[in-house]
Amino acid sequence: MDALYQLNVREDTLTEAEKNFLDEKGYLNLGQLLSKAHVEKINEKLYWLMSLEGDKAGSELLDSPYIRHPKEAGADRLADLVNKGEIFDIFYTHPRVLAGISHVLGKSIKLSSLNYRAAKPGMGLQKLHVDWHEAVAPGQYTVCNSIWLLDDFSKKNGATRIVPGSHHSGALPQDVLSNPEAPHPDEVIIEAQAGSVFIFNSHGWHGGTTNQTERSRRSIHSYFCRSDQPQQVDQSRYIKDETLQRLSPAAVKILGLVDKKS
Ligand SMILES: O=C(O)CCC(=O)C(=O)O
Repeated sequence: MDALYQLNVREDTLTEAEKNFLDEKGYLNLGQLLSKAHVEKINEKLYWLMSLEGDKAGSELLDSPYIRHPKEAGADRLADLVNKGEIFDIFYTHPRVLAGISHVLGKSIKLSSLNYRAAKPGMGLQKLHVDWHEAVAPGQYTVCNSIWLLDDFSKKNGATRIVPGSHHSGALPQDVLSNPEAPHPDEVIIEAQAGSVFIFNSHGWHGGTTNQTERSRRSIHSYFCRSDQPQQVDQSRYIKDETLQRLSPAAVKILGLVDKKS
């Protein structure tokens, strides 16, 4: 039995309408997968981790040759949340997330990284970008992201923008746009309540916008790649015994650690 099946992913975990929307637009709102109380607990844990790690927060990303934005002045980051508490297990084992990711990438997938990103007040604007080093032909996708909203996202507070259908373009925004930082006429801004989760095809053009409020705009990115690709955060290097002990064999496989637990 494969890991996805063991983690309750079925053909009908996403509706046909949801799959078609994801194929056509390159993103999908999976709905509110976390309750308000759950979001609050996660935010408390993240606050604690930020205080604990201080200047070192997000440093695992600096080691990685495969990360697009290792450090950003405009955003707080934490990395390798896999090994920072059971509370983060849901981010890479939720059947609806895995169904969305595997719809884009196929059944052979693994987690690439599990990171926190909070756009700071007055900051957070990113150029439209893709999360891959080169353009790919439509359908030849290697990476796919899910963004978990830990605050309500609005046009004001630095919500993510996505250009629908751009994953079909076979082009990188920096090659075809005169100013990838500028608003794009076709972009949509993800507006939804805290606890909602969006899948987006990472070959589609996307980016953070400016947070024009006085509070950080918090999110977790649970980012996946095809199994034949390197992880942004190499779990064979970072995995802790306590993580392996609590996870099911199927979850361990999603971390790309095929022989660690059976
Ligand atoms: O957090 C966001 O709104 C998007 C972040 C993003 O696209 C990135 O960091 O590559």
